[in-house]
Amino acid sequence: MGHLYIGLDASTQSLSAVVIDPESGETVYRDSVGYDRTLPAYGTVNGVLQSSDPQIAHAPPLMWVEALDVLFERMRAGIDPGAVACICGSGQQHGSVYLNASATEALCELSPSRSLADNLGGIFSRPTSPIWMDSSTGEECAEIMDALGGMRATAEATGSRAFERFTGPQIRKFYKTDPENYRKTQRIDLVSSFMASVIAGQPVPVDHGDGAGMNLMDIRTGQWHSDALNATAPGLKRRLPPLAPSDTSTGRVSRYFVEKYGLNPEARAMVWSGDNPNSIIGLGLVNAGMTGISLGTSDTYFGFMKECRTDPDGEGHVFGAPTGDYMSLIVFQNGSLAREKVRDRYGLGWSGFSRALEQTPAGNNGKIMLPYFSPEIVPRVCEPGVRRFDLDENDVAGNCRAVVEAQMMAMRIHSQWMGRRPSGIYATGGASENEAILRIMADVHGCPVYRFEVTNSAALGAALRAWHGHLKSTGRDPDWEKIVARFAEPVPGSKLEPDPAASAIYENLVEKYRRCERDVAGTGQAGKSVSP
Ligand code: XUL
Repeated sequence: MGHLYIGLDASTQSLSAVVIDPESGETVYRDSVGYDRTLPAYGTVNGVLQSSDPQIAHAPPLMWVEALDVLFERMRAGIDPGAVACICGSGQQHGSVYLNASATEALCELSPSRSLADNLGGIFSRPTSPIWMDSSTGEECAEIMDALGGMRATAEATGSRAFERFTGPQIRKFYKTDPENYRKTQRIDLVSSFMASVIAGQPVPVDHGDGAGMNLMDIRTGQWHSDALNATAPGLKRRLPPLAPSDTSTGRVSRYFVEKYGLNPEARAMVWSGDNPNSIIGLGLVNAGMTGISLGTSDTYFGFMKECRTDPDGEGHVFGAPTGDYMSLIVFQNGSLAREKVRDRYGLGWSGFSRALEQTPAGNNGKIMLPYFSPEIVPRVCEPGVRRFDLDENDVAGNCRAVVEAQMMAMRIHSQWMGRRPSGIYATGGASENEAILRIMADVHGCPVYRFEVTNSAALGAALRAWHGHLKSTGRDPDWEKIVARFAEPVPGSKLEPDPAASAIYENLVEKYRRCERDVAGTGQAGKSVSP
């Protein structure tokens, strides 16, 4: 057996590990510690503390730390810990961890005779961390964008307009509502840099990938943006970790993990990144034009970008890619939920839904639906509603095709700011098993679609980054394409080519969709809504 590389993923509901052995090309270990079940004392539901205010979503950072002990204890029985050469990781994006003056010493002197929770229980100046599901900072977003010259200027400077879940607005809210504890805060970490600091046994930098999800980093220079810092909270710069490229090694892993779990004392640690930047590595998206579409509860569209372009409409995000390039992310709220609503409205199962797609022509004879079953982020529609254009509500098959075509068209229209059409799409998520949906995807985007089965692309991406980082630190010049090709492959035989005739029909329909959307989204409301 060769060297092993550990990729950790501190996500919303669980802490997971993927361990790879590049010599054999095998994933040799996978495990996941679910917070609610394994650590019930924290009282989380799906990893989040319950709150009477639906806009507030916090989690206890000590729970994530305790999960590390559980995970490493189990892992040492499943792998040879002495063969581990490097550890890297992934964190849910945007969440922030607030540390007091005792944190640095506690991190540097982790005692293996005590648990991590015992070692680190006293280091927080705020016991809970706001996470990406928190939407309570509307006022702070407006204040920050005002100070930075508006939405477009904020997106241009930091990669995204101010979003409620982003770290800067969350820090501003903490400073405004609890100035006393803000004053006592010596360091503000992201989930990724906090967990990386525990593994390294010392404070480590925030990487450019996750740093871009804060509304605080200059997206082009990778430095803290001083106007954004000033717009957020006083004395912020000295509280933030330094920024660093995603392939930065932070030295050896903490002695804690060597002495307690038998890790190789030479094993290295890396800076971590956010789950979306890690996922593009785990999916093998390392070339310009390569795009991922995840069809889940929400649908997400994410692409690899060589040059930095930002969305003037402020709908999409730009983060750093772990390769040192950029990535885009656009989240469409009405994903599976909308498809399921239509399926259920007509009493169909998935096979009936697919049959309807197969029996209807590309372009649906011009029949259009705008499927805002719940409020939509892209385009911004605050009041939900379903609008039909030239489409009868009783037309079963027409409605099935209309919802999928609308979703694919929305992705096409709202990704135009990236400046290039996708050259290939990797489709993931539950609904990617439906070939009829992927066929529409290929035709609307005019490029091949491949199905990609991933159980945890963020953890795999982190493991691949660990391998890359280790090669780099031993003087080699690793090639990302070769690294991802060893583990991140689409399902063999899943390639779907676009049908040129169908693509031409969609080409002509783009303008009609744009007009219909403008009608509705221009007002921020779906207007006269017709219930599904
Ligand atoms: C991205 C986002 C989510 C979290 C999930 O902007 O908020 O994808 O990263 O962990």
